[in-house]
Amino acid sequence: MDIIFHSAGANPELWQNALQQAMPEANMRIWHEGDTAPADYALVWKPPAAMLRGRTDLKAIFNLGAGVDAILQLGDALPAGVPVIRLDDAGMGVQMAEFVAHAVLRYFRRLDDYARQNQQQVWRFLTPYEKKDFSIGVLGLGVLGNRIIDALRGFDFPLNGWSRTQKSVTCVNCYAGHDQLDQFLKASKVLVVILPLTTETENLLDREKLALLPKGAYLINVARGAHLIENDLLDLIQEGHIAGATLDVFREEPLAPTHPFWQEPRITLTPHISALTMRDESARQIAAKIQALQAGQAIAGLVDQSRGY
Ligand code: NDP
Ligand code: OXD
Repeated sequence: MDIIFHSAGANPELWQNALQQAMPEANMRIWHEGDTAPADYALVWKPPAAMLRGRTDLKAIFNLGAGVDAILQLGDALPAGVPVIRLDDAGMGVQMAEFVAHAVLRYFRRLDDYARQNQQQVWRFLTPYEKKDFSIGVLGLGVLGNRIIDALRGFDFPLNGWSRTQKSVTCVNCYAGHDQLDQFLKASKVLVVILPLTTETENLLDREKLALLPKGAYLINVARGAHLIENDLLDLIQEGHIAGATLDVFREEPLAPTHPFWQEPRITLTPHISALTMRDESARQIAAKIQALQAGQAIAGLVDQSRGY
């Protein structure tokens, strides 16, 4: 079995080893410009169009991440009829749960306020927030959204969730579709974004939508920067409507040194690290899916290219 590999920024040898462990029968080669030799599968993250154009010999393309916005941007360069398969948790769920739970608890327990007091050697009790006033709304109730909710449920926060199709999740007020988005936002003191980036979700969080959040709300974006109109968030923070934001993703990454987010102390920035692709776990997941495909079985994580996720 021949596998071609390209992952922007990754060490291909480490992937080669991980794949060798998970699938000793596979022969993985690093794709180079001009390589049109036959292959059965492609493993990719942000691949160049030339790698996949016309490659109808492939049985499937495995995306080495959960989000498929970058690969779907290739449009016509994606070989027609070849399934695209994304990572399905593969160790990212627990990382997302840690990252978001940490940010939520930091806000709820006023740890940023105490950190500011520490700097001035101030010993002062701050009135705690009440849980009933600290509802958390999770935009996106898929694989990762559910892992986040599972973590937050253990802390007894009131929980809201929003998805495209109606869901039923234990202890969560579920909202669905654009008709229910405003209602969901009005009910959510902390907004967690874990949506795929599609034509429907791009620029979703503009001034009008963010202003629906209750005064003093917090935003945690761990999905994609293009969900958010960045200047609208800054304005609402500076006007005092939004109390703070934790942002892991940005319209342009790396974030430019001149970006005004760096100067806003109420924004916590991280460089797209909320959930990293775990090499060994991902290689094992892909190996299992290849085996299932070879046996003609159904697999999870098949991307609906017309829907965009
Ligand atoms: P899933 O496909 O499992 O879940 C997507 C969820 O979003 C589903 O609940 C889906 O609704 C909902 N959704 C999609 N479109 C809409 C819409 N138009 N309106 C309302 N809801 C919508 O994805 P994952 O949970 O695995 O991943 C989510 C995203 O997280 C990825 O696409 C990626 O962008 C981001 N990510 C970021 C990482 C980081 O390090 N920052 C790491 C990994 C992922 P429905 O259930 O009805 O289909
Ligand atoms: C992903 C990511 O989508 O790392 O997996 O952003």
